[in-house]
Amino acid sequence: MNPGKPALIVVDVQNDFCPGGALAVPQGDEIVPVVNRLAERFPIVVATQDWHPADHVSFAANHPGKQPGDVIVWEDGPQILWPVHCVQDSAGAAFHPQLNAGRFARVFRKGTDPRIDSYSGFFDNRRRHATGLHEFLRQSGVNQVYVCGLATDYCVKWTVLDALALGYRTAVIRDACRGVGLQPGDVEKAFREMAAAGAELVDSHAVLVLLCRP
Ligand code: VGL
Ligand code: ZN
Repeated sequence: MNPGKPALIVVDVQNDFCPGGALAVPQGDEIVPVVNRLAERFPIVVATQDWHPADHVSFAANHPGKQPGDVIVWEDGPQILWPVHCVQDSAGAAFHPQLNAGRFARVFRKGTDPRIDSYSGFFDNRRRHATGLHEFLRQSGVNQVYVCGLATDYCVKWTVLDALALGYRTAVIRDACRGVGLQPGDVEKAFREMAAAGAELVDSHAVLVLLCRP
């Protein structure tokens, strides 16, 4: 069997998703040293960056009378409303200062269209627009991806599900992810959904051992 070439996909490790940020994921910053250790060992590392214009549809502030956490119907589908976060060029949209972004071969920005949200690193939520991540991985000869980052129950999950749909052998590195958990149990449910779709659930220690083998 061809073992293939693995890539690490680092999802949205940005200030606004870390404690003190606008859409803080509990303990989101704890993954940074883990992600850095992983990034040192992978032959290819790419990152995604949530990168919204100020008038983005996902911001509760852009819908009079709505609060973060409310769900609206938008172009026939549900849209969860969030606090204003990851506004293009803001400090909140920057990568966590301790994240070793120097390892990233490419950064794929998403959520840039004001009229549509984009959880997956591959496509927007209606799959109308590709970010270029798939094309880049294909051109780089990657056939297996390891996904980590923020948030487990949104952007990590949708990136993993799209990677599987695109035919990548896909693993999610549990201890290198943290979730939002709007509802209790959401984070565990997200891991179960990823596993049910065919993702392998792994731990960073096992991945590092595997990558050390000649
Ligand atoms: C995310 C909610 C809104 C994420 C991004 O990175 O998981 N979640 N925008
Ligand atoms: Zn967002």
